[in-house]
Amino acid sequence: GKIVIATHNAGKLREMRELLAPYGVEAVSAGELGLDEPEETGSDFLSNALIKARAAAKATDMPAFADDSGLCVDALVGAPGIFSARWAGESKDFAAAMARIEAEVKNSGSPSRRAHFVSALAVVWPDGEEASFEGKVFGDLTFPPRGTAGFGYDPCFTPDGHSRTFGEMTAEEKHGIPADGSQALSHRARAFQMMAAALLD
Ligand code: ITT
Repeated sequence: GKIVIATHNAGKLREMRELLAPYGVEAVSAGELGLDEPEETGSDFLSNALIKARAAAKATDMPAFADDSGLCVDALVGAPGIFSARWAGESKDFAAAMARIEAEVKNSGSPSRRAHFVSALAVVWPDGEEASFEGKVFGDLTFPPRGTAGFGYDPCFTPDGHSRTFGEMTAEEKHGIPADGSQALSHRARAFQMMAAALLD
């Protein structure tokens, strides 16, 4: 059947469509449908993902997928975290948001450059059934940011075990699902793998 992806973020939508492609699920986005964006009033990723998925399921009567995600920086005690989109402002200026992270980390006096991405993936059915999954990937901040692939904070994050930033990786490297069943790399692909194992396989 048809599902709705409860996002207005083009980068996220592209990744979620690529992840869903092998399952033959037809997906339309909240942005494409012109749905209102609910206020993200939750205090964690999971609550905000559920808020978005519930709103989209209710508005469309279709099963809804939502991702709430962000970059958590150790030296900033987890910021920007759930405020990752808001740090880029109305103009979605991620160069400025990355520069702010660099400056605040420097000012914190902490020697740590550790950070992780989180993706909370919520699925809500029109009958009210709900499921949720959380994926994470740990790594180091990289300044100056490098690469033009991906979206958002990808150019300033190098996942553990790699020497290139997410911004320097292909879509396949960042969020491809390994055919041998091993763990994917990105937070979003990891949450998706858990969801697929529980609901799709
Ligand atoms: P929707 O709520 O409409 O889905 P949004 O951009 O507001 O879109 P979030 O509230 O979940 O989404 O904010 C997540 C932000 O975290 C997003 O804007 C990116 O800047 C960043 N982010 C999340 N996943 C990322 C990834 O894989 N690579 C780089 N940045 C990412």
